[in-house]
Amino acid sequence: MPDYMMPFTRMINLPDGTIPEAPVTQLRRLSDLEGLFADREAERALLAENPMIYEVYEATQNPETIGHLRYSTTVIHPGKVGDEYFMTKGHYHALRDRTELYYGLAGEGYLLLQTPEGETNVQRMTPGIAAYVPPFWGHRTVNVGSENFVFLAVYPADAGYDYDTIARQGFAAIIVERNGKPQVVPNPRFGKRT
Ligand code: M6P
Ligand code: ZN
Repeated sequence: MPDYMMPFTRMINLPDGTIPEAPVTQLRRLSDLEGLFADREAERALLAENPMIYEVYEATQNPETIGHLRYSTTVIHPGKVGDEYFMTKGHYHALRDRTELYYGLAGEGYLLLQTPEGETNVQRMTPGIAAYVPPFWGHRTVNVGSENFVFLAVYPADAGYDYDTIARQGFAAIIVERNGKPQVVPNPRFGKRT
């Protein structure tokens, strides 16, 4: 007989995305993303204030084994470092072929994806949009609006996180404000991280 896990539910508050019973909450301030924004001067200047960039509410601590799912909400605050919008650290899955589903709950954002070879893809996310992260694509989310950008993420519990590759290389593209609008431009620091 399998070792049955008890079914459960979690309340996800709408539209703010908070999960009151979340067993794990991560708060990411600018200092946690140091070195990831393209404009290092602007980043350094803003570090004095060290604003909150995003919060992650992990709905479960399901075992990190094949067959299980985990799910979480992410709340990215509005703001910019220089002209680059607030964003998540971004990661590849440690198990590279693991996938993910994002579902927009509030605000306006971009899902920025790239292959290990540096091919870029961008998907716009608004409430109701379900965006699929296929196997092998690194992924980062970006708040391009003036309110919190909130989304739900569902992923295989054994996917794991590779942040190092992003910390070393960055993303090939960044999302910046140009004439009041988001624009995807090449990252001048791509592959040049120290
Ligand atoms: C989503 C999911 C999480 C991830 C979070 C923040 O909620 O993809 O697994 O942790 O976004 O992104 P990151 O881990 O890149 O900071
Ligand atoms: Zn992921």
